[in-house]
Amino acid sequence: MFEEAQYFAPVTADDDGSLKVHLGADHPGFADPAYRARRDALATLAHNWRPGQPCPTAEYTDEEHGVWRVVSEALVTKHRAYACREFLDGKESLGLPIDRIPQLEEVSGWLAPLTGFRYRPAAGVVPLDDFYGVLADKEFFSTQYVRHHSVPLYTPEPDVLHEVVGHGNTLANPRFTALYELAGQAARRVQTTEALRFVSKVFWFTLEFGVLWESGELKAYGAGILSSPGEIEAFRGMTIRPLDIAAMGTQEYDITDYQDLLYVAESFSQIEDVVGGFWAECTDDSIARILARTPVHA
Ligand code: NLE
Ligand code: FE2
Repeated sequence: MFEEAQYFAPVTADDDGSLKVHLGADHPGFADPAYRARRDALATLAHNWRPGQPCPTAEYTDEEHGVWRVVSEALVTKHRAYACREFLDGKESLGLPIDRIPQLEEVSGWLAPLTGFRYRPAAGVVPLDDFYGVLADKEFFSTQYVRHHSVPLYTPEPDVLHEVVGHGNTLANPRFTALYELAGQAARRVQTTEALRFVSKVFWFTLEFGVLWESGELKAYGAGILSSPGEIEAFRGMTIRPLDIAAMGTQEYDITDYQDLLYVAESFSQIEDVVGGFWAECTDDSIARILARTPVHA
């Protein structure tokens, strides 16, 4: 779902409890009244959900199922070529449908025997501390809307394809979920906004946009690359730097376009050691010490 607050379209509630999603004029669905009505309806559905309840059922339209199918089909061969082994193993165990959008509740049911992770519906922006904090309870906030049919290959907005195809396949592999849980525990341990932002940037450059070397080939393990048939073709041409916690935690980035700066791990085990190890141990103090000696990279 959502990593940085800045991209989410603002959502407001009407007196009757229904929600309105305010898409920007540059959003591909801005001039499409049917799309805007769907966005409002799905946000309202999530807004009325209460913890402990099953995720609400989103009755998707044929057009929405069609967007899922186009993206999922395009990703079959692209994942085989560019996704890391651990993601492909998760994908095989989860067995997501290609021809229709599954409900979040269904996906949680499939994850139960694999890792025990569960989805929670998100109407829009989820505050950083909630979004990351619930990972420690094996819960994952997810949007339910679908990207506009005119832009199936890439959207800067985390939609259900990103949450379920990008993240879901990783949430099916216990090596990945151990990392998600550590990120959640780190987010709950730190108290300052500065430290939480640092934890979330490390998440961005790893579980969202991380790449790694596998038998001499550059592969993706970040959900943001793995849910975009466009970006998955482009990441190998970007600036690639070695994994570095201080650099990732202070690096600014632009959420509205392909990521042009990526950090590469030597192996999945190095992610577990370096990134998992960081989340396992970090505190406000340890992060403040890193920040004191690292200039913020614009
Ligand atoms: N760019 C991704 C996609 O098109 O699936 C979603 C980004 C989420 C941070
Ligand atoms: Fe994400």
